Amino acid sequence: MLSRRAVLISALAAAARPAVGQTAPRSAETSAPVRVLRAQSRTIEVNGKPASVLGIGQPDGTSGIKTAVGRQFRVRVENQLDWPTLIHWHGLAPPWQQDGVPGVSGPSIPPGGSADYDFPLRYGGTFYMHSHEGLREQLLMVAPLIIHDERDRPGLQEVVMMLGDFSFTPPEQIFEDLQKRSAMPKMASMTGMAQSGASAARDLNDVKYDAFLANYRTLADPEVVKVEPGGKVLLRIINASSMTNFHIELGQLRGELVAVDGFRIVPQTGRRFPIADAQRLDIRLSLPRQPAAYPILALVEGERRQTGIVLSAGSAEIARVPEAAERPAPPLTPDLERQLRAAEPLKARKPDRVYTLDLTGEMVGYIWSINNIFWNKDVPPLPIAAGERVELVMINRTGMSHPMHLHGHQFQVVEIDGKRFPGALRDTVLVPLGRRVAVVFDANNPGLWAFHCHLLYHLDAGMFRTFQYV
Ligand SMILES: [Cu+2]
Repeated sequence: MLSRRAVLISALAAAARPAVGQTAPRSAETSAPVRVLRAQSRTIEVNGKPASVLGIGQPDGTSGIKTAVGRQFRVRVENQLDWPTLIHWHGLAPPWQQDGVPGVSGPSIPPGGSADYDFPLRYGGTFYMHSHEGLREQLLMVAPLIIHDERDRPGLQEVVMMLGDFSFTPPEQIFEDLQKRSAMPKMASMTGMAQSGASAARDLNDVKYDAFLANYRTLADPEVVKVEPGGKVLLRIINASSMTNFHIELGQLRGELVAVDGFRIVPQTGRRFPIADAQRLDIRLSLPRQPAAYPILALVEGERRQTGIVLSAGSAEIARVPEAAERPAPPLTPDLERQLRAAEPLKARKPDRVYTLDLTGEMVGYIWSINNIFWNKDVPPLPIAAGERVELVMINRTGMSHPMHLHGHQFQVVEIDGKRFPGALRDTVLVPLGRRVAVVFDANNPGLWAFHCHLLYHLDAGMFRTFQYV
């Protein structure tokens, strides 16, 4: 029997690649109905005040999409906003023209316009969708994208928890403030400090948020999800924040981490798991038989603030959970990443090409780059060739951690600080300050692909490159 990965690769090689807006090829599979997603504005309540935000919803109001492996992703995105937009399918491997990065994958959708997407879903898992246009992601232009597969069993209740960070300050103003504030001379040359290893200042959270959200709500009024006493739950946690790393805290429950970024790992049990910006965690819970309420919390690294939802099993009283913990949560470390092992690792193979990518930048002027090159449309793509095994060695020479995301491919984490191991398959890996993290991927989805820090304002400031092959 072919492995799931072999099926994936051969299927990808054979995949048709209709461009956005083009007519889809006719086949039995593509006769599935088109699902409409609307990019639209909406109002939510945050800290007791109305907040004007954006969203990606179906006509019936459902945020995002749940679908199943083996189906076509047949979606029409309708832009109901007054400005251009484009949606990225984070973690999926579509034909590159349908990847949703303005200026890389294709043009934005004009106000009132629409774009059609049509590609096969070759693997399942927990993914999400978000705007890749300007700073719109900060306005909560994010939604879950869940692909069910053979791992979803009857009797396993699915609970999605999508995390976010929120500010009443418009994102353009946040960015301007970051540039102004960091123009102060005290932060001189973070690059030099990190290299020398001397007292590298930690900048864990450079944006001061008004609230942290779980499924668009704060702990003052959290989502309460009914679950069965004695039941089994699959928590699908999505860190859809713009700038924030969290620790997931299961409280009294022990969880079994079964997948990261949608991909199966050798299960790890625990009560606390780190989740960097843009990553996902699938955690299985077995609930005790007695009625009880279980807060599932997300603690902001370096801060006391937290957010979360409550699982309510039976008729138990639900105690209010404070929005601030007693002490700040520590920074994320690579400790768990080192222990993770892919359930289906990539076949061992010598890389055909290795790129060493220094993550560079300075707080002064809020400048972020890769190999000291600030992204703009004239920066040439890094060449790779179809069929190659590519290794990316990322060395963080800045004073901040960077969650690095590759579009259109899964990579496997294979090294942290010089120690090799067959780590997890992922699409986003955290490179903590001063650390060296290497990943490998197979060039099996030709096109022009984005690779960048997923922290929104770092990405916008230039910590972004592209890969290209045919
Ligand atoms: Cu970054």
